[in-house]
Amino acid sequence: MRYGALILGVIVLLVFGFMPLTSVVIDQWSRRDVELRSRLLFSSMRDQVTTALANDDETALSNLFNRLAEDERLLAVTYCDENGVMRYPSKNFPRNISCNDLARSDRPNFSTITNDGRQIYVAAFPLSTEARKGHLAILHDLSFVDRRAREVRFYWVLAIFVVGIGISLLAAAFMFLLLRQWLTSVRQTLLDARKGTLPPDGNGAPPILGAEIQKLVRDLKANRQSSDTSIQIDWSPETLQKLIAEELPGTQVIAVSNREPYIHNKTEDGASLQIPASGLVTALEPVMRACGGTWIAHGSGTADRETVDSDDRIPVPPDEPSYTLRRVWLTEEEQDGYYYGMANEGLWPLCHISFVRPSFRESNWSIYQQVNERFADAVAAEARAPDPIVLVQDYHFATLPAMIRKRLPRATIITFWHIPWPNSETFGICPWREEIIRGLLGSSILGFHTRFHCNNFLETVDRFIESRIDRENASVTLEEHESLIRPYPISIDWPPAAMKGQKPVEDCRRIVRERLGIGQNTRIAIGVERFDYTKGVLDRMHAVDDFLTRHPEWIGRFVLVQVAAPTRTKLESYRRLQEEAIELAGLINEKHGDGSYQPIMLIIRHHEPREVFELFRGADICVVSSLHDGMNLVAKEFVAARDDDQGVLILSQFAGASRELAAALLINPYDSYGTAEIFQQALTMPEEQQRERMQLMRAQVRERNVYRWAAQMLVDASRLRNHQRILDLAQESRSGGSH
Ligand code: GDG
Repeated sequence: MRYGALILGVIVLLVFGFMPLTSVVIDQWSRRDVELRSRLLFSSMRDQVTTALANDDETALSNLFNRLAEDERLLAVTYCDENGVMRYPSKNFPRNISCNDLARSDRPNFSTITNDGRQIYVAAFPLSTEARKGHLAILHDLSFVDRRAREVRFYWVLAIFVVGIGISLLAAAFMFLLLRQWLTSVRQTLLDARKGTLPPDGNGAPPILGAEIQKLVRDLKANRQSSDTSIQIDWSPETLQKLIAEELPGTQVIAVSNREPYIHNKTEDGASLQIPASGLVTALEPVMRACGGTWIAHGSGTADRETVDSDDRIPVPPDEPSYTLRRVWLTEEEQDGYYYGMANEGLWPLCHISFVRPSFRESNWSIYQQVNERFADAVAAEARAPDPIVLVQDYHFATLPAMIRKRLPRATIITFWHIPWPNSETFGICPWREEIIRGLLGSSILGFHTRFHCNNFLETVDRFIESRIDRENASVTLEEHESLIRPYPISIDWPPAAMKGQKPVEDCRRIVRERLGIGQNTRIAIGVERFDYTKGVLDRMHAVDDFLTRHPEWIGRFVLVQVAAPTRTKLESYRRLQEEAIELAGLINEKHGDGSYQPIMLIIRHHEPREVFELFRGADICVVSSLHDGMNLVAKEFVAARDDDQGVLILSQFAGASRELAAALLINPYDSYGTAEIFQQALTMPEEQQRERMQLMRAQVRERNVYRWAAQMLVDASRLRNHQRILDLAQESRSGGSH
């Protein structure tokens, strides 16, 4: 469009720039033409006129002049004698012109006079006989010059337009072909880059653009670390499936986690199905639906054994099976040592800076390793080929990657650490720090939520074991095996499954308030979590206390609804947290509430995902006040739930999610005064500002959804496998050559 207007502009400029010039040229050219004609005419009739003049033959002269004047362009012919008297003028000689108006001299004279608004060209030739002296005057009407100029102008404009448009079309066609060729090479280059088979110098590009392609290739190479999924793609189950089909055809995907995605529990009527409250399950489940394959996890439900087949497998999701859940059974002693002891009393507090002292017991460590071995056996048993992709999840399996590598050396092992990785000093207090690091370095790729955690890990490796660290490529090589250390910010399904069938926000607001017995005009801040001390539940209650103390006008008009799913209740620290939370809520309710109004509503039970989303939609504010959190998916779920673009997210700056959701109101949960003021800001935020912030965050979560998270890892895995294939081929050809 812009180029069309430009071309039109140039044409118009050409037309009007050259127009005056054409008029001048035509004018001069026509006058020369008329002068020549006059001279020719004069020489052809000079003798005839001289003879007639000598004979004083008036009739002959009049006839001659009249005949000549019949010519289309010739206006009139006459003779002026030496006294300036006009003789024998042709018939149509203009009456108001006399000989005195005509310039005469001893030599032929050419001039223009204006008569009745028209221009007349006068050619006066001296012509004398013995008896007479005088001038023959030939008059031409010059109005044909204007006509001619107009015609020339018309054809000039036409020619410029036709030629201009013709050239433009040709140029456009040429550019289109060139661009198509260029785009083809760019696309090829990007595909090569994605597959990790970048040509070294962009060869094959059109020569004219080769240098540009080379530059692009160089840029792409430089950006390889930041993963190719930054290329704009709308990630969804379909695009993820397409990626797997194209990049990893026929590859088996095996996921391993402690928590299973579907738990069967015994009830009076048989068995009930539960989806556990777990960020890991929230994220990985939609990915496994898309990938298919097998998910190996601890069978923790009371009816789990009754629902599997003889190989401990069950197709899930139950209503629309798309992958296999393989359950691993753990004794109570194993659960105590591996899950409660080492993982949750040791590694969990170690990695979260939340001031709960980690405890490390030798017996737990030993059971932890034994259980990891059992899962490694399960992976080997489930593998249909020597080189599956194994997705190892979380801190329950720090030693599993190296164990899998022993059993399946050709497997691509992607380990994802869902919780933070602390600095080396903090990690250094773990008695088995070296074993844990070595175990993790059995992975092909080790992922964290943020680059900050990656750097902490590299620093820890540097400090405690002997290995080669390539900081530019962010990788660690230990005993000839290289592990890539990468940030993959986890996310949620978009739109989340729990949004299906949700009522409009207005209805949710009403239903939630009715169900909880809260006044329709009361503002609600919602908190949803597993009941874990890292989530800062007590801290947000203190902030509510501070808020109502400093802003008493909100008493009776504001409630914190805190939903907390019981978790790890076997551990003293978790039981104590629950007791403390119940006690603190009671104290604050007593201080600011009355019989009918309670500012903190603590609901300790597991909720179904649909209920959780209904609460998000019914609330005005969501509070995430983690003291330390790898990512925090509750924050992203609240954003996904608010398709009305309203609601305020208050988010801890110590949650990984705060790196992405910068439009939230960020808090330091340790600062209860500051958090209280943020409550005030959230409750008084104008709708327009809420909308702007929410739209920004929704765009972010929609684009950087969990399929993108999985795609980033799988793209990197595919690149590694291609690389390995090339090395294997080189090895084969070398050993073939030596035979
Ligand atoms: C770890 C990391 C990281 C909560 N209550 C109920 C319930 N939930 C759901 C939430 C959310 C999930 O549990 C919690 O996810 P988070 O990410 O907030 O926290 P963690 O469980 O600690 O997850 C964390 C995550 O792994 C992923 O890598 O983000 O940093 O600590 O989906 O909605 N779900 C149900 N009932 C409840 O009562 N069904």
